[in-house]
Amino acid sequence: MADRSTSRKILGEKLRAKIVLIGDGGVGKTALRRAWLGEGFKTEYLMTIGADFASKEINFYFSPTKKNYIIKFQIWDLAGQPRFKAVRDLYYRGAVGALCFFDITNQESYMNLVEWIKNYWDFNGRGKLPLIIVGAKCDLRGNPAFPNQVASKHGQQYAAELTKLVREKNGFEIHYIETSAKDQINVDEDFLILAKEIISSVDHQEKERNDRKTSQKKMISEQIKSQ
Ligand SMILES: Nc1nc2c(ncn2[C@@H]2O[C@H](COP(=O)(O)OP(=O)(O)O)[C@@H](O)[C@H]2O)c(=O)[nH]1
Ligand SMILES: [Mg+2]
Repeated sequence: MADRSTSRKILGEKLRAKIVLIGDGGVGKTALRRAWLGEGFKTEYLMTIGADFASKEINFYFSPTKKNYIIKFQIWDLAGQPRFKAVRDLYYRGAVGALCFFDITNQESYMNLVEWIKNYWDFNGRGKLPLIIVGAKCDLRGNPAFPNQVASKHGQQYAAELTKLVREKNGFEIHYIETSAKDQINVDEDFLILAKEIISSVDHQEKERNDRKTSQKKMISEQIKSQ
């Protein structure tokens, strides 16, 4: 008979992850969510806060921990701006990941990301947690009807800058991904890469807890020895 640890290995770790989609109105959050969910997705209208709520599971192998994971994403896609305290707390609290959108044809939406990311980190309850910077509508890249685009290298530089804040201390990285919901470009990748960074972050927190426990035990056993 397979013991618990064996069945866990076969099935993998199962986690539930609340994630939020953030960024200015009209940047393509809902379109991406819809593209990812494909047909037959379930949606409920949460009347109190005016958000769409959807969920989907993904399965993947993560080589740094040598484990399989099943992550059930609970995706919160807010219709309006979460600027009111009550809504903001409910929306961000408990989120462990975020897809932070801007529209590559809209420089203002790119500039506003700083504020969106600050709010997500300030109000989720646990500080600097994983996020992906999503440059949406990349099918419009180079289209002369949309001048003043945000260059890919700017998105990459911003992600690298944010990574410096979290890599050592929080154990994950921040990626920049260009996406098109319209042409189905990098739709799965956004969620898969976010899932992997969430695992990295959880794994890092677990290691830190264990390190703290080990060092406390060591200290106590040394105290007893020296008595
Ligand atoms: N060309 C193009 N248009 C998009 C894309 N994603 C969304 N849009 C359009 O942008 C508008 C806003 O999209 P929506 O997903 O509702 O934005 P939200 O307010 O961030 O949820 C809609 O008119 C969409 O058709 C995309 O990948 N490419
Ligand atoms: Mg929307």
